[in-house]
Amino acid sequence: MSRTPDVIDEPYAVSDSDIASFRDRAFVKLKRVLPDETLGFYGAEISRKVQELNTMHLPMEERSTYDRAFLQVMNLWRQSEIVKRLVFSKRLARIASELLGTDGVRLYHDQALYKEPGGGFTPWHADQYYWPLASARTVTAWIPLQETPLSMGPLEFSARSHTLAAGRELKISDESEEQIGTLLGNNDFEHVVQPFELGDVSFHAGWLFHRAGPNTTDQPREVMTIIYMDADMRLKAPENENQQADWDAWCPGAVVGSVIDTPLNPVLYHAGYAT
Ligand SMILES: O=C(O)CCC(=O)C(=O)O
Repeated sequence: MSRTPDVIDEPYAVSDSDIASFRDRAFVKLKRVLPDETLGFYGAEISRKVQELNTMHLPMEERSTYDRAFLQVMNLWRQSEIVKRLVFSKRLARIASELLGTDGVRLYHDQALYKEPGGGFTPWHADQYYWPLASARTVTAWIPLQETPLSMGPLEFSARSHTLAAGRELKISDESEEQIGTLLGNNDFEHVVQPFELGDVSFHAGWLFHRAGPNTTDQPREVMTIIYMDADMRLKAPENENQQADWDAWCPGAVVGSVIDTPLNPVLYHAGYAT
């Protein structure tokens, strides 16, 4: 097997101002986190696995708003030793831990999100609606595998909207797009919409409201995401059926009130064990 130079385990210097920005706005976009050849190498394998494992074959016009937004393939690290190396990247996990201010982070799960040519928008939502996790110390790394201009539907953020409790009960849907969009407008949160250069990686907190526009190009918008949680994260009793489904899928065997220490949730970085 060919090996790419593995910068993915080397530290990346997160500046104090990036950390301060994340803690204030609940997201940050970092530059040159991964080199082009690394993205090319892992991206080719991720795309191969998405093709192989995708189960959505309906034409766009027959799909729900959710299913038009992207092809979604989860926990690819369990399907490919190559993808596992990226998902277990110490560089990315350490950034996540430093942004959260935790001693370490565990994996919640990964997912590839491929917005097809002509794919629809991703409605406003907060991820943590779906998660049976007891604290807000969660963050998703959103890793585009190509340059992502506005026409491809890069991730958009509503800065500081993690402070808003209203709208958190809404799953991804036309209703969430409309109702959360109205709430955010009424509360004057800054709507941040920017293209991503190759190598840019954004990190957003679990309660931050975010969305993405449609992909109006003839190329797929290929993105890998890794969801991290505090290494000491505890399971909470599910508050909706999606949280129950997430417990069953992403941390089976975890116990309500206890640290989520299952084989599917390894510690990916811990300051105490860092080399
Ligand atoms: O990639 C997208 O369109 C949405 C991604 C998203 O919502 C997430 O990673 O939390």
